[in-house]
Amino acid sequence: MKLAVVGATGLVGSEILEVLDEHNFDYDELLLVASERSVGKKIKYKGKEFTVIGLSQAVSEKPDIAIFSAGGSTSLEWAPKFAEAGTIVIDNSSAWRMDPTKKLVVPEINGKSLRIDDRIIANPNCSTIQMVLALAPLKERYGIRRIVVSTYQSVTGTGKAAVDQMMAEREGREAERVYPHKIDLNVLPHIDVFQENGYTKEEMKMINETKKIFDDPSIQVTATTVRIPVMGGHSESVNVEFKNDFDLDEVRKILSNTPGVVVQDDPASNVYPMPIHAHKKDEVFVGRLRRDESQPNTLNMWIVADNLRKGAATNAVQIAEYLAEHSMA
Ligand code: 2RA
Repeated sequence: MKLAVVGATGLVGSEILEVLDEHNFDYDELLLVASERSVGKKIKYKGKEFTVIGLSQAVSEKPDIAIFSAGGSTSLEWAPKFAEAGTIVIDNSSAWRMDPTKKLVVPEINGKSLRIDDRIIANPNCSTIQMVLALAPLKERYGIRRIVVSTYQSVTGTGKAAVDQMMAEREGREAERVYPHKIDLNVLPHIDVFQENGYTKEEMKMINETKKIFDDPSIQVTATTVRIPVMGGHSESVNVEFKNDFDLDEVRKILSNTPGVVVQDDPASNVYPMPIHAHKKDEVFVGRLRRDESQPNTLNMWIVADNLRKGAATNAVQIAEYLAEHSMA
């Protein structure tokens, strides 16, 4: 197995390397790939020194799997070239997510839909992944009519420059301004670009990707996505209306038995999910489980996950693991 990590010098790229190591992902050769600017750069990983290579060289090396985290335009241009060379691309950008010919995969939910001839596989948006992973077993049991989600998203979702902006503001230093406003000590109801309908692209990702992953266009979803001056993970307030009534103890039991989900729900002891605890963890944390008393069959929940882990690197590595386990790569 020859594995390439494309975008190896970015925040998600380095997280992918950490997760591959923690998961003991089995490969014979690892290629670290990045844009021209980083070619030749040395990266120390697992006691070895790697030299970053460029995209053309990586294609000619014909890796079995390439995990891409290099932005939409790189992916649009280069994923097909890798696919053509026989590589399976697992892509973290939004470039291929809504392409009807490409699978949008959270392995625990729809890994089974993967086929040997899938050459470009899309990794969903971070805020979508953590929400659908927690909702999937409840959908299975009660059916979902409507989801209302508000997010509280970490600056790490924007990348290194955004972390720098926040820390510079905190420490009174000069830095590049990535957001249209100050982020430290502030809250921006604005993630990605505004669309004609008044929603942001991030909000539309949550709406459209949820329907695609659940393979159910009838689910109603509405979203407000918000950037907050936090690192470590995205938090989400989710109000979900089921088709059938539920029992709160059963909801807790179902979620506790769901692989990849951890219930942290003991308000009496101030136990609930927080990004500070989710940081560097692969799991999705769920708490504040309570009935919405304003209408029937409706649950309120609070969902937190490290957006660079299950929201990006971990999910992508799990797709690669699924391919390897099922002899597809
Ligand atoms: C964000 N969802 O948090 C994005 C990252 N893919 O900005």
